[in-house]
Amino acid sequence: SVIIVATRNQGKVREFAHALKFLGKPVHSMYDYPQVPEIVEDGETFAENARKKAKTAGDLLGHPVLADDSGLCVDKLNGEPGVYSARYAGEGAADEENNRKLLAELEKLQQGEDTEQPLLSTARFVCHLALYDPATGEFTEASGTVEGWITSEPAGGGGFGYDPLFYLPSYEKTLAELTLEEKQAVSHRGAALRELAEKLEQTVHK
Ligand code: ITT
Repeated sequence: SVIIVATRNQGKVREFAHALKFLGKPVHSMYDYPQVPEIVEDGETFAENARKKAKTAGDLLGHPVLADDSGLCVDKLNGEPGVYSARYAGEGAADEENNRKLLAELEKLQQGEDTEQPLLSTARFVCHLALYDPATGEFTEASGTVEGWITSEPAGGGGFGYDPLFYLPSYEKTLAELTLEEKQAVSHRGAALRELAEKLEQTVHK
């Protein structure tokens, strides 16, 4: 059988394929099932959106489906862009446009301050995972976060999305400067995946 992830985000596909390699099953994404429509993410929370994506795809495909809803919450922006992270600079915006918008918003707040501090605000990435089984109608869910800073000095070519702007003081690097392996060890998605694995193990041994 296969693992199906309800995503069209290539960065997520890469991370799930890497993280789930040990299961020895192919990891499919929505690129493999064009019959599943683009799912409208109108939830107010990561959890709502993740459940909606997993259920829509799972019911259509008649197979268990894993969905990831995630985003960046920036403290100086009162938690924005949050659930709007993928479309911060507008519907269908490219990562670079979203990143430019984020720096512009933070630099606006700095106007008038005579500081050259590159670390603009504390922030966290949040990931909510929902695994839906259409045979039982049940969800298994987990979430994870990673704390860091938004830097005005983007660095690194790895990862995706806001990774070049997300600075980890403990590594003295951005998330985009980490290998897939290193990112998985610290990231919101890695943490959520570990919690999900634990929960699934518990249900198997119940
Ligand atoms: P799917 O719904 O198809 O999975 P999406 O990109 O629309 O793809 P989300 O609605 O969950 O997914 O939006 C997540 C956005 O948050 C993503 O586009 C990035 O901008 C950001 N993001 C999430 N995880 C990230 C990570 O690990 N590194 C960098 N940015 C991340």
